[in-house]
Amino acid sequence: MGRISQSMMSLIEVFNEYAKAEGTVKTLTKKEVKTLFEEEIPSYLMGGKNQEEVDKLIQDLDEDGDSEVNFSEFMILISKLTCTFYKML
Ligand SMILES: [Ca+2]
Repeated sequence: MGRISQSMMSLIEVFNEYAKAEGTVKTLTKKEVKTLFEEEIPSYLMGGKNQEEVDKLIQDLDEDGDSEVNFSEFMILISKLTCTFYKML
């Protein structure tokens, strides 16, 4: 498998793994997003991001207004974060 295909599969796996922790398995609650951030992108939280900022981020991401993050919204977040990381290199 190509590296990008592997990365895509990996993102899907991570999303599914955390999304099934509570509530519906198709979306991430705020708590699930926080756990995912803490475990999978700790450098993001180390930059001084607290729960309030995570809440704000989810609110901004939540295009359909259901207070949870679906896969499309999650991918927008990952895309933005990846661009941020790229600029930091
Ligand atoms: Ca969930």
